[in-house]
Amino acid sequence: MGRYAVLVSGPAGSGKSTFCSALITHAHSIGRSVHLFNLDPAAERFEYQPSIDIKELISLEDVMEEMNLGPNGGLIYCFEYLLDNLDWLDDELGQYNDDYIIIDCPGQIELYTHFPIMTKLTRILQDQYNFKICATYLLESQFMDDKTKYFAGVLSAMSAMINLEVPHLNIMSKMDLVEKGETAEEAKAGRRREMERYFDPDPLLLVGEVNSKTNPKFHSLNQAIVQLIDDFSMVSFMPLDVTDEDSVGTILSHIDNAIQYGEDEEPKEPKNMDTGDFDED
Ligand SMILES: Nc1nc2c(ncn2[C@@H]2O[C@H](COP(=O)(O)OP(=O)(O)O)[C@@H](O)[C@H]2O)c(=O)[nH]1
Ligand SMILES: [Mg+2]
Repeated sequence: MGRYAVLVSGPAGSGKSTFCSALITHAHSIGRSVHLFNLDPAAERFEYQPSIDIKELISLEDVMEEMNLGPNGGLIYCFEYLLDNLDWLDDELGQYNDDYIIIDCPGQIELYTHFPIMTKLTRILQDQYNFKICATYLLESQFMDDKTKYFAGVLSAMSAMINLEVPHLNIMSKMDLVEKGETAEEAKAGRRREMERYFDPDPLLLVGEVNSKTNPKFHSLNQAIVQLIDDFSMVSFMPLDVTDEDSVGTILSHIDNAIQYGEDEEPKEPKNMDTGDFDED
């Protein structure tokens, strides 16, 4: 089958662990085998027991206590320790030679954007272990209520995408919150349409709204930022509502496509070209 991995990244609280559970529940319900790899040394509890857990190697709590470090420095220490102890990873991954692994990542975005840590780890998984990898980056739907926050989120998603250099899917999470409280169907449809502007954003259109709320001395900076986002023209989001299995299924099929899951299996040759009977093996 090959080896496949989905990196679930994004800021703290964006819904990564919840999305991992929803993906696993959905995959199991359609008869697929997937495993959870917890890569967050500060994770506290899981809905699914991880098959691989960085906390068995090192935990943030221990590092902070023993090394007298704060949470951010401690996290960097944990990942440097992991990169210095790759035999642990080798042993753990050795048990999953032909599998689909969902990797729940920590929420400190500097691990993707400032330090090459996640990039190094992604390269190792790709080059040494032959994983086909898709990175997902979650931003929560509340980001759309504040356009400056939205642009900051888009920049962090873009930075992760550029640094990781693997197929990448941006996800707008917690869409169930957007539609909640709207009783009339029409109001719901209207709100949804309003949201769609953010899924496939035209930053040059949105900048006017940002400028109307910011001090004029920042207008040219705003313009430069949206121009940068527009130049890359690669930032779009898929909506995720974890309470809706179809929504989770749609995202899984996009991930599958991005890593060509299932395309390795050879199509069976008909044994007899006239009857179209298939060889059983
Ligand atoms: N309503 C709603 N809440 C969510 C959703 N995903 C996560 N949450 C809540 O947001 C908080 C953070 O979620 P978590 O999955 O732990 O985020 P992580 O830090 O990115 O792993 C928790 O309180 C979750 O219950 C979602 O899709 N909808
Ligand atoms: Mg989490």
